[in-house]
Amino acid sequence: MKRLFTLSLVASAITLSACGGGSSGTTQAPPTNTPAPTTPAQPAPTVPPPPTVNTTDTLIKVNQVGYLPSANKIAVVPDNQAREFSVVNTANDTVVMSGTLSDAQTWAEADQSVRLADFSQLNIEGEYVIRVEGVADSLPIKINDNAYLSAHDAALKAYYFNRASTELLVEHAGEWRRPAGHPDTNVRVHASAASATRPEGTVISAPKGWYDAGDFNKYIVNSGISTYTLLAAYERFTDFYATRDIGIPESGNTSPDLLDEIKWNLDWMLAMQDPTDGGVYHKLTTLRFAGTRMPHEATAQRYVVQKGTGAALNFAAVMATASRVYGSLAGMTDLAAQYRQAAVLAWRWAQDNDNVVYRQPSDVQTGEYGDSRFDDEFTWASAELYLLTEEAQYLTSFKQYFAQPRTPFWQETAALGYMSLLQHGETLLSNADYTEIQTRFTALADSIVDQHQASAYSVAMTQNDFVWGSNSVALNKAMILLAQNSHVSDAKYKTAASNLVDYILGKNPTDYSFVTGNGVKTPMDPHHRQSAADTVAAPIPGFVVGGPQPGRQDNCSYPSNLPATTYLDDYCSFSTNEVTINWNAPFVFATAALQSSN
Ligand code: G3I
Ligand code: 9MR
Repeated sequence: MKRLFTLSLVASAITLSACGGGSSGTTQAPPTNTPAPTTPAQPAPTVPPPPTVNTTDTLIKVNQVGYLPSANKIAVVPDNQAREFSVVNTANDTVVMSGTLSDAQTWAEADQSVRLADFSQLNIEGEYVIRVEGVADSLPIKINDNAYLSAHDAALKAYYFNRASTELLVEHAGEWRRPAGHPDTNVRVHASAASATRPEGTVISAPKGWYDAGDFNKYIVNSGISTYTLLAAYERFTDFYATRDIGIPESGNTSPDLLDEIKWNLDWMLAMQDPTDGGVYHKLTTLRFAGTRMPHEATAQRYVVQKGTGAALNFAAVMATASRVYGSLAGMTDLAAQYRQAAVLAWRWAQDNDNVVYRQPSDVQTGEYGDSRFDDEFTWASAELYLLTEEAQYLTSFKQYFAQPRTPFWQETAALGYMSLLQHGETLLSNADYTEIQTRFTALADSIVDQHQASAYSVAMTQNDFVWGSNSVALNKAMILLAQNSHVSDAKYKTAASNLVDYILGKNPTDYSFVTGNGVKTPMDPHHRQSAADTVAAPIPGFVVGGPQPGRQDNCSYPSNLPATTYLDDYCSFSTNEVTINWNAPFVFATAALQSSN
């Protein structure tokens, strides 16, 4: 346990918490060949929920990292007798602005009655606090032209820290340097993935890629959406990325660091395709989760497991996107052709096998990433393949499936295809088709704006959004809004998006900035094996933790059972405090968007 400090009543309660089941960071983890005791995806029915705790506390909630000068700027103030607020420059303790608080509203998700302090008109760089009578001053607020830059870079660098199959050298990783883990050159074909040309036990090589999360396994669908999101960030903010130097081994070569980092994962993904038939393995994994140890100490046998329709289509979409992106760079023609061929082969496999649902084999207990509906994956893959090849068959498929866009996540991918078509498809599609895509996407973005405007907390998060990885729901909504904003410039999209990012960075009822190492009060004990097993007190910086949700799938003891406050900064809490590549990606996208449109 490496918690260094606590700041609020909520955090004090957390300090006393312990795991009710499973293993915790403080106990010795079982060896990797010991069966995991629980089925992690299920709620824990045997543990009765604690009584609802009123978590209304006395802190003003602000973005702890920074606000752009032009941004909509809101602080959330606990309701008391006060009706006014002032903003004080901390350099000289002078009031630079005062204003009236909004009417009080209750945010049911956190059971808090709050008022909003809108200090958007303050657009001068500096450090300030919000002052309201009867309440402690807010944490320092920084208004800065580069407000998101270091958090963005840290979140991108986090992918480097999760690289498999390589040593992290001190010049890139600092105190988090570590030996290479998981060469993945001796991966066995699991019984569920056996084929005539690759029978069970066949050894294949599939090195590199990113560890999915706090665990060391590599899952196609989750790695795919993460990779697409980063590619989309590159495509939309190309100029911004031309100069970013995040200090990875490839920094200083001729291609942008973002594309170098993405290629690390694409290299692995390519090896997950069976060259004989084009099918794609669902995951590369140990049979059980490793204990709390460093990558090089987690040496259990790894397997590729079952091919499936979801993996093939996700892979096809990402490879087609990668071919488009890398094909636009000098000297990358061969690589782009390889990605294109891989995409086409995977698509063909999916057409011949259009409903192969991933079924977790009985001897495999790691992440499932299951899905049983593929219309959204067909929609996404056909969109990317159409943009790449301009062949009519893909447009036909797209129109056949044409799933509605929803806030994306690993199981729900249609909106990603819409994003690509909106950016690149205007000349290729008929007016009617393009307009329909735009209309549907606008409806999605507008529904998120409506949630923002109706929210007591000025954040587009509703009760159903507090699921495992709720922070990524917020960030994927921000991505949708910011993509929309680049096609239909309207302040309402950026306002709703930046408030979602503010929420992640501290303007939320837990008072945490949910990005490790970025903010005043940040997660110190995330469910991240490297961060827990190394000898460094602070966790690896730049990781977005999962965020509050009331499922308690890990049996830890939480201070609340409300959707927006069931959060625990403890290694025990893989249901709220794990880190994952698909949660970082929309944070990278959103901060790149906001920073580069500044
Ligand atoms: O599919 C059902 C849906 O039908 C139902 O309406 C809905 C109601 O809540 O639940 C849906 O299932 C949820 C599923 O995600 C898909 O949304 C489960 O309740 C929920 O527990 C599940 O959470 C996933 C979790 O793994 C458990 O499987 C998270 O999204 C996913 O991010 C997380 O991923 C793990 C990997 O397995 C292993 N590596 C770490 C990673 C992050 O924790
Ligand atoms: O560490 C695992 C984490 O990456 C997963 O998201 C989570 C749910 O699948 O499971 C974690 O592993 C736990 C296992 O499921 C049960 N025993 C405790 C493990 C964590 O220490």
